[in-house]
Amino acid sequence: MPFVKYEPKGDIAYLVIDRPEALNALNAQVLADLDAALDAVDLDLIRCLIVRGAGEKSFVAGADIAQMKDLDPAGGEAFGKQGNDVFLKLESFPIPVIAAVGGYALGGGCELAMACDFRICSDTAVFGQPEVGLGITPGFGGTQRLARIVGPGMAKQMIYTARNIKADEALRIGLVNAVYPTGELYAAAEKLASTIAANAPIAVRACKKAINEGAALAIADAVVCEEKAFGSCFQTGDQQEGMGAFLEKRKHEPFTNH
Ligand code: DAK
Repeated sequence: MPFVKYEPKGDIAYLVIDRPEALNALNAQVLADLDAALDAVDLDLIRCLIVRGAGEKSFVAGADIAQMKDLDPAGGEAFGKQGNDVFLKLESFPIPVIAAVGGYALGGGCELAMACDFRICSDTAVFGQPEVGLGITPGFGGTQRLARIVGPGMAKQMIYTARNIKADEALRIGLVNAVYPTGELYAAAEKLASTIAANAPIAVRACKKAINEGAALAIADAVVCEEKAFGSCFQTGDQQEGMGAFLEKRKHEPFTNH
Protein backbone atom coordinates (compact mmCIF):
# COMPACT_ATOMS: atom_id res chain seq x y z
CA MET A 1 0.00 0.00 0.00
CA PRO A 2 1.37 3.42 -0.89
CA PHE A 3 2.16 5.82 1.93
CA VAL A 4 0.31 8.63 0.16
CA LYS A 5 -3.40 8.26 -0.59
CA TYR A 6 -5.10 10.23 -3.35
CA GLU A 7 -8.71 10.79 -2.28
CA PRO A 8 -10.85 12.75 -4.76
CA LYS A 9 -14.03 14.33 -3.44
CA GLY A 10 -15.96 16.01 -6.25
CA ASP A 11 -13.75 18.69 -7.75
CA ILE A 12 -11.33 18.79 -4.80
CA ALA A 13 -9.01 16.04 -3.56
CA TYR A 14 -6.93 15.07 -0.56
CA LEU A 15 -3.37 13.85 -0.61
CA VAL A 16 -3.02 12.02 2.69
CA ILE A 17 0.45 11.24 4.03
CA ASP A 18 -0.34 7.90 5.57
CA ARG A 19 2.39 6.51 7.78
CA PRO A 20 0.92 7.11 11.22
CA GLU A 21 3.15 4.57 12.97
CA ALA A 22 6.05 6.99 12.40
CA LEU A 23 3.92 10.16 12.73
CA ASN A 24 3.94 10.32 8.90
CA ALA A 25 7.71 10.86 8.74
CA LEU A 26 9.07 11.20 5.21
CA ASN A 27 11.31 8.39 4.05
CA ALA A 28 12.38 7.85 0.45
CA GLN A 29 9.32 5.70 -0.25
CA VAL A 30 6.89 8.32 1.12
CA LEU A 31 8.54 10.92 -1.12
CA ALA A 32 8.30 8.59 -4.13
CA ASP A 33 4.63 7.93 -3.32
CA LEU A 34 3.94 11.66 -3.01
CA ASP A 35 5.51 12.17 -6.41
CA ALA A 36 3.36 9.38 -7.90
CA ALA A 37 0.21 10.73 -6.21
CA LEU A 38 0.78 14.14 -7.80
CA ASP A 39 1.09 12.43 -11.18
CA ALA A 40 -2.24 10.69 -10.53
CA VAL A 41 -4.23 13.90 -9.96
CA ASP A 42 -6.86 14.31 -12.68
CA LEU A 43 -6.28 17.94 -13.64
CA ASP A 44 -9.37 18.02 -15.88
CA LEU A 45 -11.54 17.37 -12.84
CA ILE A 46 -9.71 18.45 -9.69
CA ARG A 47 -9.42 22.17 -9.01
CA CYS A 48 -7.80 22.29 -5.56
CA LEU A 49 -5.75 19.85 -3.46
CA ILE A 50 -5.55 19.50 0.32
CA VAL A 51 -2.45 17.89 1.82
CA ARG A 52 -2.95 16.39 5.28
CA GLY A 53 -1.49 13.71 7.51
CA ALA A 54 -3.22 10.50 8.56
CA GLY A 55 -4.24 10.24 12.20
CA GLU A 56 -4.94 12.92 14.77
CA LYS A 57 -1.47 13.51 16.06
CA SER A 58 0.71 14.56 13.19
CA PHE A 59 0.78 16.26 9.82
CA VAL A 60 4.37 15.09 9.18
CA ALA A 61 6.94 14.81 11.99
CA GLY A 62 9.86 15.38 9.65
CA ALA A 63 12.16 13.50 7.40
CA ASP A 64 12.73 9.96 8.63
CA ILE A 65 15.57 10.23 11.14
CA ALA A 66 16.14 6.45 11.24
CA GLN A 67 16.58 6.34 7.48
CA MET A 68 18.81 9.43 7.42
CA LYS A 69 21.09 8.53 10.31
CA ASP A 70 23.66 6.45 8.38
CA LEU A 71 23.61 8.29 5.08
CA ASP A 72 26.97 9.31 3.69
CA PRO A 73 27.39 12.76 2.09
CA ALA A 74 26.38 11.48 -1.35
CA GLY A 75 23.35 9.71 0.11
CA GLY A 76 22.39 12.84 2.02
CA GLU A 77 22.64 14.91 -1.12
CA ALA A 78 20.54 12.41 -3.08
CA PHE A 79 17.87 12.33 -0.36
CA GLY A 80 17.84 16.14 -0.29
CA LYS A 81 17.42 16.23 -4.06
CA GLN A 82 14.58 13.73 -3.98
CA GLY A 83 12.73 15.84 -1.41
CA ASN A 84 13.46 19.11 -3.16
CA ASP A 85 12.34 17.75 -6.53
CA VAL A 86 8.98 16.57 -5.23
CA PHE A 87 8.42 19.73 -3.14
CA LEU A 88 9.20 21.89 -6.17
CA LYS A 89 6.69 19.85 -8.14
CA LEU A 90 4.12 20.47 -5.42
CA GLU A 91 4.92 24.17 -5.22
CA SER A 92 4.53 24.64 -8.96
CA PHE A 93 1.61 22.21 -9.27
CA PRO A 94 -0.89 23.74 -11.71
CA ILE A 95 -3.77 23.94 -9.20
CA PRO A 96 -3.75 25.42 -5.67
CA VAL A 97 -2.62 23.20 -2.82
CA ILE A 98 -3.69 23.85 0.78
CA ALA A 99 -1.75 22.31 3.69
CA ALA A 100 -4.17 21.33 6.46
CA VAL A 101 -1.86 20.83 9.42
CA GLY A 102 -3.25 18.79 12.28
CA GLY A 103 -0.55 18.20 14.91
CA TYR A 104 3.20 18.08 14.28
CA ALA A 105 4.73 19.79 11.24
CA LEU A 106 8.41 19.51 12.09
CA GLY A 107 11.48 19.64 9.88
CA GLY A 108 10.52 18.12 6.54
CA GLY A 109 6.88 18.36 7.65
CA CYS A 110 7.09 22.12 8.07
CA GLU A 111 8.91 22.21 4.73
CA LEU A 112 6.18 20.17 3.06
CA ALA A 113 3.54 22.56 4.40
CA MET A 114 5.57 25.52 3.13
CA ALA A 115 5.73 24.06 -0.38
CA CYS A 116 1.92 24.31 -0.46
CA ASP A 117 0.24 27.56 -1.51
CA PHE A 118 -0.85 28.32 2.05
CA ARG A 119 -1.36 26.67 5.39
CA ILE A 120 -4.21 26.35 7.86
CA CYS A 121 -3.91 24.36 11.06
CA SER A 122 -5.61 22.92 14.11
CA ASP A 123 -5.18 24.52 17.52
CA THR A 124 -2.97 21.57 18.46
CA ALA A 125 -0.52 22.13 15.59
CA VAL A 126 3.19 22.45 16.32
CA PHE A 127 5.66 23.84 13.77
CA GLY A 128 9.42 23.87 13.85
CA GLN A 129 12.72 23.29 12.12
CA PRO A 130 14.57 21.15 14.69
CA GLU A 131 17.39 20.12 12.34
CA VAL A 132 20.32 21.92 14.01
CA GLY A 133 19.49 19.98 17.17
CA LEU A 134 20.09 16.82 15.12
CA GLY A 135 23.37 18.04 13.68
CA ILE A 136 22.08 18.90 10.20
CA THR A 137 20.56 21.79 8.30
CA PRO A 138 17.01 21.84 6.98
CA GLY A 139 17.26 19.95 3.70
CA PHE A 140 13.95 20.24 1.89
CA GLY A 141 13.91 23.99 1.33
CA GLY A 142 13.40 25.15 4.93
CA THR A 143 16.18 27.72 4.94
CA GLN A 144 14.70 29.28 1.83
CA ARG A 145 10.90 29.05 2.08
CA LEU A 146 10.61 29.86 5.79
CA ALA A 147 12.53 33.11 5.29
CA ARG A 148 10.30 34.04 2.37
CA ILE A 149 7.11 33.35 4.34
CA VAL A 150 7.89 34.79 7.77
CA GLY A 151 10.91 37.02 6.97
CA PRO A 152 14.61 36.31 7.51
CA GLY A 153 14.75 37.42 11.16
CA MET A 154 11.98 35.13 12.39
CA ALA A 155 13.16 32.27 10.14
CA LYS A 156 16.70 32.55 11.50
CA GLN A 157 15.42 32.59 15.07
CA MET A 158 13.32 29.46 14.50
CA ILE A 159 16.08 27.61 12.65
CA TYR A 160 19.00 28.58 14.91
CA THR A 161 17.10 27.89 18.14
CA ALA A 162 15.37 24.73 16.82
CA ARG A 163 12.46 25.81 19.03
CA ASN A 164 9.01 24.57 18.09
CA ILE A 165 6.11 27.01 17.96
CA LYS A 166 2.43 26.43 18.58
CA ALA A 167 -0.52 27.31 16.37
CA ASP A 168 -1.15 30.77 17.87
CA GLU A 169 2.43 31.84 17.27
CA ALA A 170 2.39 30.36 13.76
CA LEU A 171 -0.66 32.51 13.07
CA ARG A 172 0.96 35.61 14.55
CA ILE A 173 4.07 35.33 12.38
CA GLY A 174 2.12 34.52 9.22
CA LEU A 175 3.21 30.92 8.83
CA VAL A 176 -0.47 29.88 8.78
CA ASN A 177 -3.50 31.79 7.57
CA ALA A 178 -6.00 30.47 10.12
CA VAL A 179 -6.31 28.20 13.15
CA TYR A 180 -9.35 25.94 13.74
CA PRO A 181 -10.46 23.84 16.67
CA THR A 182 -9.35 20.24 16.29
CA GLY A 183 -12.21 18.43 14.64
CA GLU A 184 -13.11 21.38 12.44
CA LEU A 185 -9.85 21.60 10.48
CA TYR A 186 -10.64 19.36 7.54
CA ALA A 187 -14.18 20.70 7.10
CA ALA A 188 -12.66 24.19 7.01
CA ALA A 189 -10.05 23.04 4.49
CA GLU A 190 -12.74 21.54 2.28
CA LYS A 191 -14.80 24.72 2.47
CA LEU A 192 -11.79 26.79 1.42
CA ALA A 193 -10.90 24.35 -1.35
CA SER A 194 -14.48 24.35 -2.63
CA THR A 195 -14.56 28.15 -2.65
CA ILE A 196 -11.41 28.13 -4.76
CA ALA A 197 -12.79 25.35 -6.98
CA ALA A 198 -15.92 27.39 -7.73
CA ASN A 199 -13.87 30.20 -9.28
CA ALA A 200 -12.69 30.17 -12.87
CA PRO A 201 -10.01 27.46 -12.96
CA ILE A 202 -7.98 28.92 -15.81
CA ALA A 203 -7.81 32.26 -13.97
CA VAL A 204 -6.96 30.64 -10.63
CA ARG A 205 -4.15 28.63 -12.21
CA ALA A 206 -2.85 31.72 -13.99
CA CYS A 207 -2.84 33.63 -10.68
CA LYS A 208 -0.83 30.88 -8.99
CA LYS A 209 1.72 30.83 -11.80
CA ALA A 210 2.05 34.62 -11.83
CA ILE A 211 2.46 34.87 -8.04
CA ASN A 212 5.04 32.06 -7.92
CA GLU A 213 7.06 33.17 -10.92
CA GLY A 214 6.92 36.85 -10.00
CA ALA A 215 8.07 36.29 -6.42
CA ALA A 216 11.66 35.73 -7.53
CA LEU A 217 11.78 38.76 -9.85
CA ALA A 218 12.17 42.52 -9.62
CA ILE A 219 8.78 44.23 -9.78
CA ALA A 220 9.28 45.51 -13.35
CA ASP A 221 9.80 41.93 -14.53
CA ALA A 222 7.24 40.48 -12.14
CA VAL A 223 4.39 42.53 -13.58
CA VAL A 224 5.16 40.98 -16.96
CA CYS A 225 4.22 37.62 -15.39
CA GLU A 226 0.89 39.19 -14.48
CA GLU A 227 0.38 40.59 -17.97
CA LYS A 228 0.88 37.10 -19.43
CA ALA A 229 -1.49 35.57 -16.86
CA PHE A 230 -4.10 38.22 -17.57
CA GLY A 231 -3.85 37.78 -21.32
CA SER A 232 -4.16 34.01 -21.08
CA CYS A 233 -7.69 34.31 -19.66
CA PHE A 234 -9.22 36.18 -22.59
CA GLN A 235 -11.48 34.42 -25.06
CA THR A 236 -11.86 31.50 -22.67
CA GLY A 237 -15.42 30.33 -22.10
CA ASP A 238 -15.08 31.12 -18.41
CA GLN A 239 -13.97 34.71 -19.05
CA GLN A 240 -16.83 35.22 -21.50
CA GLU A 241 -19.32 33.74 -19.04
CA GLY A 242 -17.96 35.54 -15.97
CA MET A 243 -17.95 38.98 -17.58
CA GLY A 244 -21.13 38.31 -19.56
CA ALA A 245 -23.01 37.35 -16.40
CA PHE A 246 -21.88 40.53 -14.66
CA LEU A 247 -23.00 42.71 -17.54
CA GLU A 248 -26.33 40.88 -17.81
CA LYS A 249 -26.80 41.22 -14.03
CA ARG A 250 -27.15 37.48 -13.45
CA LYS A 251 -25.22 34.83 -11.56
CA HIS A 252 -22.64 33.15 -13.73
CA GLU A 253 -23.06 29.52 -14.76
CA PRO A 254 -20.63 27.10 -13.13
CA PHE A 255 -17.18 27.60 -14.64
CA THR A 256 -16.11 24.84 -17.01
CA ASN A 257 -12.31 25.11 -17.14
CA HIS A 258 -12.45 26.01 -20.83
N1 DAK B 1 11.64 10.11 11.84
C1 DAK B 1 11.46 8.81 12.12
N2 DAK B 1 10.58 8.35 13.04
C2 DAK B 1 9.88 9.27 13.71
C3 DAK B 1 10.00 10.65 13.48
C4 DAK B 1 10.93 11.06 12.47
N3 DAK B 1 11.11 12.35 12.13
N4 DAK B 1 9.17 11.29 14.30
C5 DAK B 1 8.53 10.35 15.01
N5 DAK B 1 8.95 9.13 14.67
C6 DAK B 1 8.51 7.84 15.21
C7 DAK B 1 9.13 7.59 16.59
O1 DAK B 1 10.44 7.08 16.46
C8 DAK B 1 8.15 6.60 17.16
O2 DAK B 1 8.42 5.34 16.60
P1 DAK B 1 8.37 4.00 17.54
O3 DAK B 1 9.34 4.24 18.63
O4 DAK B 1 6.94 3.94 18.01
O5 DAK B 1 8.75 2.90 16.59
C9 DAK B 1 6.81 7.06 16.59
O6 DAK B 1 7.13 7.86 15.45
C10 DAK B 1 6.04 7.92 17.56
O7 DAK B 1 6.89 8.96 18.00
P2 DAK B 1 7.13 9.30 19.55
O8 DAK B 1 7.00 8.08 20.39
O9 DAK B 1 8.41 10.06 19.62
O10 DAK B 1 5.88 10.24 19.83
P3 DAK B 1 5.79 11.40 20.93
O11 DAK B 1 4.36 11.81 20.96
O12 DAK B 1 6.43 11.01 22.20
O13 DAK B 1 6.66 12.61 20.31
C11 DAK B 1 7.39 14.08 18.55
C12 DAK B 1 6.23 13.22 19.14
C13 DAK B 1 6.96 14.61 17.18
C14 DAK B 1 7.65 15.28 19.50
C15 DAK B 1 8.66 13.20 18.46
O14 DAK B 1 8.34 12.01 17.74
C16 DAK B 1 9.77 13.87 17.74
O15 DAK B 1 10.47 14.75 18.27
N6 DAK B 1 10.01 13.45 16.49
C17 DAK B 1 11.11 13.96 15.69
C18 DAK B 1 10.80 15.34 15.21
C19 DAK B 1 11.93 15.91 14.43
O16 DAK B 1 13.04 16.13 14.94
N7 DAK B 1 11.67 16.12 13.16
C20 DAK B 1 12.64 16.68 12.26
C21 DAK B 1 13.33 15.56 11.57
S1 DAK B 1 14.73 16.16 10.73
C22 DAK B 1 18.25 16.89 4.39
C23 DAK B 1 17.07 16.35 4.04
C24 DAK B 1 15.99 16.45 4.89
C25 DAK B 1 16.15 17.05 6.11
C26 DAK B 1 17.35 17.57 6.45
C27 DAK B 1 18.41 17.51 5.60
N8 DAK B 1 19.40 16.78 3.50
C28 DAK B 1 19.43 15.70 2.62
C29 DAK B 1 20.41 17.77 3.58
C30 DAK B 1 15.04 17.08 7.00
C31 DAK B 1 15.27 16.89 8.29
C32 DAK B 1 14.19 16.63 9.22
O17 DAK B 1 13.03 16.70 8.92
